[in-house]
Amino acid sequence: MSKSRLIKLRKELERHGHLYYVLDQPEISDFEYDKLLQELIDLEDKFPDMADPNSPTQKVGGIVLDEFKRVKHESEMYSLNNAFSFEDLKAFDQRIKRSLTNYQYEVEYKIDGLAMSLLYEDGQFVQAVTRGDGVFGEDVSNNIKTVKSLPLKIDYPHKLELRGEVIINKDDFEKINKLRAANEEVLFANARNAAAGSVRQLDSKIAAKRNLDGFFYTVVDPEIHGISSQQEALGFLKKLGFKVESHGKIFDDIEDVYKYIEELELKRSQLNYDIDGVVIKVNDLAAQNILGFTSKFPRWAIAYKFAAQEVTSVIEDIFITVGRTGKITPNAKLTPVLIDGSTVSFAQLHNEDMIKEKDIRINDHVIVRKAGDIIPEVVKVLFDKRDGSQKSYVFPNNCPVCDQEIVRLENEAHHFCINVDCPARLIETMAHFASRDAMDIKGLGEQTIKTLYNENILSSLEDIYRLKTKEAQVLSLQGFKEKSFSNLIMAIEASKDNDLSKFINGLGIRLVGSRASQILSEHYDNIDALSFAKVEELQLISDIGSITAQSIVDFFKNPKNIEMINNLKDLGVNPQAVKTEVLEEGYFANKTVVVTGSFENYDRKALTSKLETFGAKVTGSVSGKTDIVVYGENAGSKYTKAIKLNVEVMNEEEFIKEVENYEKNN
Ligand code: 1X8
Repeated sequence: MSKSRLIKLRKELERHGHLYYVLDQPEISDFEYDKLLQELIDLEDKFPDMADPNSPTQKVGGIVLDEFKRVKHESEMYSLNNAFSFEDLKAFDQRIKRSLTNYQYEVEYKIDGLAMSLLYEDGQFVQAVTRGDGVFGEDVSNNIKTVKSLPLKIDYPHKLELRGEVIINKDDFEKINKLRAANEEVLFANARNAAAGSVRQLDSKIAAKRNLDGFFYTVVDPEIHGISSQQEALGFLKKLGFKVESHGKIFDDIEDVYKYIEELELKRSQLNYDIDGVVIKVNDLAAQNILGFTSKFPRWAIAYKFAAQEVTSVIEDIFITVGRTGKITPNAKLTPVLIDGSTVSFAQLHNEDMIKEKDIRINDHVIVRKAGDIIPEVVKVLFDKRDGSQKSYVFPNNCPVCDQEIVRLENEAHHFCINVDCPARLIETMAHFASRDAMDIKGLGEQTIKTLYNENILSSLEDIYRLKTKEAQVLSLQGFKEKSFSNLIMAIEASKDNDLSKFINGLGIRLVGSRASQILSEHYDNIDALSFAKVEELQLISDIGSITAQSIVDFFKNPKNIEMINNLKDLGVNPQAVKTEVLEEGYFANKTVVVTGSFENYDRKALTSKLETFGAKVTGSVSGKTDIVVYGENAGSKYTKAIKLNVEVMNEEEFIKEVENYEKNN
């Protein structure tokens, strides 16, 4: 009896949750809802065998983790190319016209939150993974389960992966910051940061209190679900109970798209959530498939970013900072001002020429602009506000940190501190090495590194792995406790077995960031193999250009770097490339394959012979016997026929992935 009441209560609460949090049309009061929820909590206590990880009672959180699990996305989470003007949009439209004659655009708000991928199986929520670097993300399921508007059960008994944006609404954000102010805690700069901080809470009870919300807009592998356009994808998600932003609209041409964007920009301030622009997508999925992806972006979508808000402030001071490469950057200390809901206190001044060109002086009134995540910049000086108190800035001749002379090479806009032992450079090098996208050593942030550097405890990357022998010294410093020290040492030890890609990124090779590091780690098994690579060989890797290739070779030519890497190895740092599962036989073995369209990285003949070396039989026409159609740009009737016959289709990028898989495993 009570058990059937429990099941009924769950259904009731799911329905009322959806009415309240998604549709904004509650049928019962908060009081009644809470009463039902309490009844369910009591019943679940009474019948532990009825536990359900996706019960409405799970929305309050409770699980505390030590760390988040790293998860590889089954299909990469791409970012979008940006447009900043109507010109940019027209150019985007022109590029599409080269491949398509007949198409429509679907236009939606671009939500300024945290991109997230969700997985459901058999109608049950299974997992939520952050975007991360697009290839790997973090499993934040316990926190995402607390999103009240998110259905944990859906009426769809198949595997479903969907994507969207997790946010905190503006009104909730204000409440959170008011509470933090009352408790004398540091305020969040904006709602996005608050959402990011909440999603990364190890204690899901804290996340639950932040009232996370979310909008969803992407169905992964939509064809599997019988979806044939973006518009249909949104309808599909909405019907399953997901919250879908309501401004999506279809247009036939780019002029009308632009008119709608102007309309959406005006409505921006009335929304209860932050948006940072508009996303324009080719609506039809078959058309999207023809356009495909570049290495970074889909060719069928673009983000139109709203113009940055500009405000006035005063330059209180100018100071310079020294980066990891020794690059000297002048910065302005500003009288704090609010831009797009976040407080701005500093602006980047780029280099000496910029200060001279704009004639920026200390005490000047200036116009400051901030676009997205970019560090604010000074647009111009308000010269008529000058009152004689302004002082020109004299660019220093010496590094503010190590006091050695700084140099500006010919044709270079920047000054550099060329002292390789400059503390600023060492500290930045170590901070980069320990940062999240590199070796991800939690507890070893820039401030800690500075402190340990100043105490002569850390002065090289190798010293990080010697830190465990200096416990007494560290514990004698203010602010270090036994627990935090042992956590730090554990994080350092754990980093020894990191993926090769994280280690490569950590080395800070010029032009090699996390994406290039990922690519390199797919081609080399370990750091020695990479250190022997020749320029010609590196250049052959798609996405590694000749300048990057040269920079990699230069890095390993430097005996100091080789010595450092050998020392790290002696200390137990042993990064290996993560191998994907070994295929029994090649993916293409004994398959009948048709090739159609033109390709960026292969001519048709080379592609065919590659397939044949993998054991495929390559034929000319698509039939019921065809196993796979590999298609490129301007694929025509063969592609359409494959879709009709339900034959597996594979674009160039997917093909390259399979090839790489194959080559890695053989
Ligand atoms: C990112 C976003 C997309 C949408 C909204 N907000 C975003 N932040 C949308 O499609 N409506 S699509 C997207 C992406 O593909 N990276």
